[in-house]
Amino acid sequence: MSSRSLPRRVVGRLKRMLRPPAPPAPLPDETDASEHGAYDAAHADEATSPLGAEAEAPAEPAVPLPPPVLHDIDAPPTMKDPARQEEFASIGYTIVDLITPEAAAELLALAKEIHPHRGGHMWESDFYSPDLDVKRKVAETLQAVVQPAIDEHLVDHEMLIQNFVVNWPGPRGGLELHQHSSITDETKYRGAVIWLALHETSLENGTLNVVPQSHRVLGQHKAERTPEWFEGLHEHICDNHLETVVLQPGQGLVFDNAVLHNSYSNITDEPRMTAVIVVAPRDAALRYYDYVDDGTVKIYELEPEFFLQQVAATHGEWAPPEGLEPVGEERIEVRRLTAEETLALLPHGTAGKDAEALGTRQPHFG
Ligand SMILES: O=C(O)CCC(=O)C(=O)O
Repeated sequence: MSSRSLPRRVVGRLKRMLRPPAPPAPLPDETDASEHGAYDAAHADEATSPLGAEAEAPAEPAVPLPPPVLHDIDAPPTMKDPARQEEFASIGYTIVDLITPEAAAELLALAKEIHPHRGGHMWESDFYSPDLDVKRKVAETLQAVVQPAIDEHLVDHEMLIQNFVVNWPGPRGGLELHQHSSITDETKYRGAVIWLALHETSLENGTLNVVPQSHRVLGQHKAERTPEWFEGLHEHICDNHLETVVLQPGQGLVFDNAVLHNSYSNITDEPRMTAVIVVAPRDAALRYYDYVDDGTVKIYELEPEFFLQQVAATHGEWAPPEGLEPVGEERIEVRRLTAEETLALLPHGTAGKDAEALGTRQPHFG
């Protein structure tokens, strides 16, 4: 990973000082049609008027939005080691030798037992399993094996969600670029994800790729079902900002829950299996932010048991928070960045182009 030098940010800042901010550029529509509902709901007149909003209301000059900035992370530390914490807060992730290769091999044996063959998708996770016993076994095993390592390297964190994921060999594998929904009150606590290698990972076997510093773009909670700030920019971000993560068995990538990430197809003969564990500070309540309306988010607090009991009908989504009472509500700004803005804001990464050359890259599915 060569993401630590940040010349593009400096260039971006200089450019912004020399020119007035550009209005948002039109975006190519490469979004997932199933996600349009939320975005269209947030832009009702654009979505419903066949002639567009201008045809009905007197035209008002568009007020250019200020250029996006990277927000500083202002929360108690996640990592015990100050150098790792600095890396985690600034670029969004750090690599740690978490468990022994032997312990990783034992977890791999369990992952293979639970996922003996492909169920139907090229990318699978027991998070979506309807079998509560399976999910409990995975949770209890990962807690027993990994929590001591979490206690050693992270500041008083506990596991909230845990699963094995499998990237099966063959075309159209991997998981497209996404950002997890917030799981804590991020004004006080950051959530993190531990992507734990059970065997060696590489671009060939569809390892994880990340967008350095992307956790600092939004500066507000990311709610489930929100229109994404990178909507329409999946290919552009993969072309310009993606870094790949190569790990040895037992190593974990600890990344901020808000870091944008994906994986591509696995062109080896073996399934790529990984344990993915979501953690948060012990003092933090587990939260569920649900986007319901034009800029409005309902906030729920729940127990980790919710994610064991509830299974989302849609791959890639959380089960809706039905039956829970919101503890609050907040407004968020719905904004999509332009390609020019991400180039000025985020460091350059080569994983998308590298995957393309290797033949593992998948286009955005939408
Ligand atoms: O391991 C992978 O292929 C992707 C994992 C991932 O993106 C996730 O669990 O959110």
